[in-house]
Amino acid sequence: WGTLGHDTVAYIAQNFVTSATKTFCQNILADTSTSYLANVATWADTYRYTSEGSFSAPYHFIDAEDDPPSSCNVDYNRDCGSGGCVVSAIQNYTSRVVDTSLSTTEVQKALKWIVHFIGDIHQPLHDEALDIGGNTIDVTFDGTSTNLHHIWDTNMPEKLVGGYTLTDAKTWAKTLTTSIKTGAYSSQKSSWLSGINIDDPITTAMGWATDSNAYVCSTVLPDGVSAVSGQELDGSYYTTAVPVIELQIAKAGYRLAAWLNLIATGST
Ligand code: DCM
Ligand code: DCM
Ligand code: DCM
Ligand code: ZN
Ligand code: ZN
Repeated sequence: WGTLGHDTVAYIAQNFVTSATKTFCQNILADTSTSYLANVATWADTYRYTSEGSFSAPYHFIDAEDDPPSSCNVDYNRDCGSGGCVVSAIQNYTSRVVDTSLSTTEVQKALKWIVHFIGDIHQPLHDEALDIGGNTIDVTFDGTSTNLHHIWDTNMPEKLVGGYTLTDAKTWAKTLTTSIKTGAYSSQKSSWLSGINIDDPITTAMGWATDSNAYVCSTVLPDGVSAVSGQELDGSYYTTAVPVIELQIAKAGYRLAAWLNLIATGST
């Protein structure tokens, strides 16, 4: 996701963490503001482009070598490369954020990565190898030349919300939080936490990756690459994508809160 997606995931999570988890996170981040998670949600995208942080670039995705649209699946041993992937990164930073032998800076980085990677794992094309997660599938959106990955990260969320400021994210998060609490998602939110296990981060994150990857077959590329390549996707494609984007951002925020609650207090 781009800035809007990551900031929104963080704000949704803020709405579902316990007060003990809030204190745990605010202490690590040395930020008692009302945007303590949103303020760090995109740090990982800046860091991965620095020479110091380039090792972390593969941690933003898992390259599922499946065969959409006929077959969608993720296999940890097949798909998590030797340099690591989003699933191994969630495991690593889940242990590092509570590692008392580490410096304040390293614990801070661990939390910032958790906030970011639980967002990214919910972007369907971050769980797909085909055409580098859609990065080499050229499309246009509202007349702008871009690629399929980028419209899922950025163009479609921003068209839906109308901007990408922290205020836009907070507003979108409020809408999705209401849907989770009392609206369209309230009856399914408990299923979003099924299988969550702080003692098995790999299995837990693989569940999230598998769930997200399924949308590559159903919604991202239902008729294959040729059906979208070179096409303008701001019409019916966008209309079909929007409910999946909303659902995945909502799930990411709700699951991030539950994961942080488990890290900080041992219960969701
Ligand atoms: N991006 C951003 N802020 C940065 C760096 C990159 O919003 N400081 C955006 C550009 C792409 C998206 O992040 O749309 C790519 O991030 P992906 O990391 O989802 O892992
Ligand atoms: N690092 C990491 N995960 C680990 C070990 C290290 O992400 N399990 C990264 C974060 C540190 C950097 O490597 O900033 C250097 O770590 P070290 O000082 O342990 O070599
Ligand atoms: N990306 C991905 N899968 C890959 C490579 C990249 O999901 N195999 C994502 C990370 C960024 C976007 O695509 O969100 C652009 O990546 P980059 O800046 O590395 O080209
Ligand atoms: Zn992306
Ligand atoms: Zn990312």
